Amino acid sequence: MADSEFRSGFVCFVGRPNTGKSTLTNALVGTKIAITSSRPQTTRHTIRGIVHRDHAQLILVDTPGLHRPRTLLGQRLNDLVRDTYSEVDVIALCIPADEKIGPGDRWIVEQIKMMAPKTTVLGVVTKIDKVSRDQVAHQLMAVSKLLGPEAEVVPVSAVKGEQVEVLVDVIASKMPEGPAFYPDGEITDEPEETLMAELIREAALEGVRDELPHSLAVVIEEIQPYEANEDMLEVHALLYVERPSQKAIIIGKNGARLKEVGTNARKQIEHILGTRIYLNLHVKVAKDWQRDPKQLGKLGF
Ligand SMILES: Nc1nc2c(ncn2[C@@H]2O[C@H](COP(=O)(O)OP(=O)(O)OP(=O)(O)O)[C@@H](O)[C@H]2O)c(=O)[nH]1
Ligand SMILES: [Mg+2]
Repeated sequence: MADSEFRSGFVCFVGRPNTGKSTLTNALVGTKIAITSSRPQTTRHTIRGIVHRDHAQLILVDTPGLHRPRTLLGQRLNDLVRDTYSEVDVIALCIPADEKIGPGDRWIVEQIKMMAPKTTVLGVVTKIDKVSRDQVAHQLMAVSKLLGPEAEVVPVSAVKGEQVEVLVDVIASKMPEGPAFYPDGEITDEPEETLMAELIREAALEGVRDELPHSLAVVIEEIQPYEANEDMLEVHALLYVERPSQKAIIIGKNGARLKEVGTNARKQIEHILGTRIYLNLHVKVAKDWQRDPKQLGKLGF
């Protein structure tokens, strides 16, 4: 088997919520395709990002953070990740450099061993810019102990771009030989509508606290050419929250907060689509949607 052969395959990033999976996905792809936030449980569906290199093509599958589910939504997200294990060539477990390994991590390792005993597992120590070199070394050993001697462990900082190419090479080396799955230049298979909804949710997550991030869902209702300027698109989006009090927070005094959310989201959407848009946002209450099977279905879970 010559080393010059082209390799291609699928790798999923898994880990507890907030461990840096989506930030890492964006860093490897080189463009923001997955939203991120300082709140746990930001990602709610699997997102494919495509990494093109001369010698390999990697399809990254970013997944929702895994934790003990408290709502029906949480359960659905866990099931989603479990389904992903059987579809990938490599499972990369992400553990931040600045947090102790705990029962949550061990639970994920057990799940992986049970669901995908034959799949190559890789450890990724994320956020290494946050700690000293000694602490990185210590965490590398701890993750190695957690995963066993066969597993490679790679330290990385997605924010600083440190070791990102090393991680690409290590993942590529574990992929089967074969042709590319996606044409050159394609960076994700996320539909534009989903990208828009996610960027709006990210903008709305900024600065909100407590349980509100979990209660927020965004649906694109309509996309059409903008009447006043046919080079532009008119986009209508609905922001769902679970309670009237949350609606008031999202809208803000005299609508100030919602306006800011709209401006921030619009800029991001225009950047990724390369088209100017007129963005219209509305907020609606869908009582306790996270626990309601019917409403979850309507919101696409
Ligand atoms: N300093 C530093 N912060 C990081 C790094 N990677 C991620 N973060 C931060 O960690 C937080 C969580 O990042 P995400 O990428 O959203 O984490 P996630 O694992 O996708 O989270 P879920 O989707 O909720 O499971 C954000 O505030 C990021 O900015 C890193 O390399 N260095
Ligand atoms: Mg994420």
